[in-house]
Amino acid sequence: MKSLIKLGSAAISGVVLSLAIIEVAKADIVPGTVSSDAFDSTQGTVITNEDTIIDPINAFRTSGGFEDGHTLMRNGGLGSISFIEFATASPVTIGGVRLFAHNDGEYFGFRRAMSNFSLLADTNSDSVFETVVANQNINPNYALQTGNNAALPEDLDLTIPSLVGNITAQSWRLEVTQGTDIQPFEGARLVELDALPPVPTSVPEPTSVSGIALVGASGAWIKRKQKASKYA
Ligand SMILES: [Ca+2]
Ligand SMILES: [Ca+2]
Ligand SMILES: [Ca+2]
Repeated sequence: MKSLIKLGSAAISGVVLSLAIIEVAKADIVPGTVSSDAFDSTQGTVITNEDTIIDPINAFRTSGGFEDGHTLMRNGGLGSISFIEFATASPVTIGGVRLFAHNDGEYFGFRRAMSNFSLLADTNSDSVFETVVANQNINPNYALQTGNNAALPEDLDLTIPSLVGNITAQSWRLEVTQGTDIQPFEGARLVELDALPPVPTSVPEPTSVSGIALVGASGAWIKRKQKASKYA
């Protein structure tokens, strides 16, 4: 009897342990999201305006809240646009974004999919988001999306380079277009938007000819100085 009880508690703790593992693994269902990027809430990003159903901050954090890390954009019907405006702690320079999303799969008609993603920036802090950083059409059947790096057909993992090269701003606005209309459980699911570091820009090396010219010129200047001091 005693050994049975022991076995029972071991089994229970085993269940608790496996539940804990499932809980940890659940955060941001699409693999690859990070907390170290310039847009992440752990780096100080805050939401300034939004029209989502729930947890807009989850687009910038890898766990917590709805579905342990996901945002549900507004359910406004097919083709409607939902937005999140957000601010980083200080101006950041990015070279593009990596977009993570997850729909409910083919069985549910790709419910909670998006058909376009846009990112805008307010580079001069006048509350007008004048710069289009990304404007990417997306196939609501994510498995058919060109450039999608996700392994599973319901997942989207898309690297989107900036349309304007490296860009610096503190105020940003993302827009998601609703790509499906399988009511009533709709609203595109945004898993994460990670900022990509700026693309290194190459500094042109001085040519050997101009380098020699510079050395020659400074040599002549030193000679003149020496001559002048001789007669001072
Ligand atoms: Ca992140
Ligand atoms: Ca997330
Ligand atoms: Ca502006």
